[in-house]
Amino acid sequence: MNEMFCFQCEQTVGGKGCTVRGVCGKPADVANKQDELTCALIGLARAAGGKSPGKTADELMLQGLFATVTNVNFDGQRIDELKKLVQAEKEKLGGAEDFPIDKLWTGDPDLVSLRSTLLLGIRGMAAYAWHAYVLGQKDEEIINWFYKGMQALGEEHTVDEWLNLIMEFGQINLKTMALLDKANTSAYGHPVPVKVPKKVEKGPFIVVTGHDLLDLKQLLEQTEGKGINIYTHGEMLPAHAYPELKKYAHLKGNYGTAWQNQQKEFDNLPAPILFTTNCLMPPKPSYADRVFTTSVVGYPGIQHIKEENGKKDFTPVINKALELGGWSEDKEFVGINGGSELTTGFARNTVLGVADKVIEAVKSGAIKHFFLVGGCDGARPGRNYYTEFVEKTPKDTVILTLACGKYRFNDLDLGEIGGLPRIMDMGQCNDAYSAIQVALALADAFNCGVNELPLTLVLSWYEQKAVCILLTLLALGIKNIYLGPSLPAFISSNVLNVLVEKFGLKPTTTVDEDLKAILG
Ligand code: SF4
Ligand code: SF3
Repeated sequence: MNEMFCFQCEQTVGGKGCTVRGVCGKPADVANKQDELTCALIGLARAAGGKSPGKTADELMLQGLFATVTNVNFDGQRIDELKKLVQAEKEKLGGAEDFPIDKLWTGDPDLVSLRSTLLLGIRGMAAYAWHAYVLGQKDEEIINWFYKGMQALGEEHTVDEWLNLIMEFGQINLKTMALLDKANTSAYGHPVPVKVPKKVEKGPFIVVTGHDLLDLKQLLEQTEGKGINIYTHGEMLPAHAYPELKKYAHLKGNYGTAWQNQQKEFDNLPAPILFTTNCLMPPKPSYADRVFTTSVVGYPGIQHIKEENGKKDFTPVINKALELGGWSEDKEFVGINGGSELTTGFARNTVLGVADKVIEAVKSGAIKHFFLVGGCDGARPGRNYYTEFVEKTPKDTVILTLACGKYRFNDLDLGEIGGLPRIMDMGQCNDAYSAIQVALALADAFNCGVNELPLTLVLSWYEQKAVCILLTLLALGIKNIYLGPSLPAFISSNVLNVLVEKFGLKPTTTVDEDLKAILG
């Protein structure tokens, strides 16, 4: 089949949909296999009666959904294998019809829009649930909701019913992010502020990217004392702030920027790169031999590290690092704006730990406004908006940030207010949970609602984790969120009208106009 349809990410062709090959590099046959897998998962949810039937099905549900997130798995064979396992599990439960593949993205535009919004949110939530799951954290209500949601996707609903399902989903995703926060902080401690160098020291090293902290932890254990240094890339940066990860002396620093620059940054790199999750771009021949995938990530011809008996053996990655040997002398790198180090670790515990100081600064007028400038990065030129936005924020404002979009400005030195840095990195995209907790605590302290706080959310989206976070923010009733750099193709004009009317959702315009509208 040479035709496909996918409109799940921000870089989709013409803001409408990829129909021949994905801009992400996903070929038509893989896109279709991912659709078949999705339809089989709806079948599994039907056979299970809309609730969890047990561990094997749960793992397939989470992994199957996660594998279809943008830039995760391009390996048609692995997608097929997953689908067969899903169908076998479905048969064990007494069988049910898979959802018809030709109906997945077709029908009345508003209903397609609402169904897609729910499905894409569920895909994002599966990624977070999986990260919590591998750390032993599972919640019955959350796992059951995957089946409820997937079963509902296979049914007809009115616009209002879809909207209710989507709001219910937003609440469940909040619980999922809370579960992942609990999983990470109980395994690795609460993040503490830390400065992360951009320098790569001479000798063998490994670059780790993606979101999975357990993979990083296992790699740190297995490389200890071997003369190999570990560098984080992309969404792995916040790992430096966790006490149980930062204690490893060979976790040295951060290499590169956000995902869309990887083909340039990994070109002829004298080190292996381990992808624990998205965002994987098709590896170029100059470095394909040193790319390793693990977990649900996959690419044809790229070496994959499997889990056996709950453990991963990273020996092939370690041997590759030793074989390539790294650089012969220390290399100084800088961030996009020339900064030589990055700061991270301002998760909820740290920020709430200085809540008195923050509240005082707001009361005294030293802090006039908070911005959460967070979300995904991407390749479009329009994303310079976020750098410009941060640069233009007045000196009496504070910028909270999270996810990979921050690489556009996280090396800027914007100074401090009352001992607090003006830019505070709260962590990965899932650490939007931390931002929500801080906002709720501030609202509590000022005895008002979150919408009455001097706080504006300026979000950048690319893939489906951003979709689930946005739906959570809407479900919490958070209004007047700025969203860019372009609106999702899967939001129809009528659905957009609802989001604008009900939630005051605002597409980003120009920095000057938006700042003026926010600050007056
Ligand atoms: Fe296109 Fe994005 Fe889908 Fe890739 S994930 S095929 S770029 S819409
Ligand atoms: Fe980035 Fe892919 Fe979304 Fe976790 S790594 S935020 S885009």
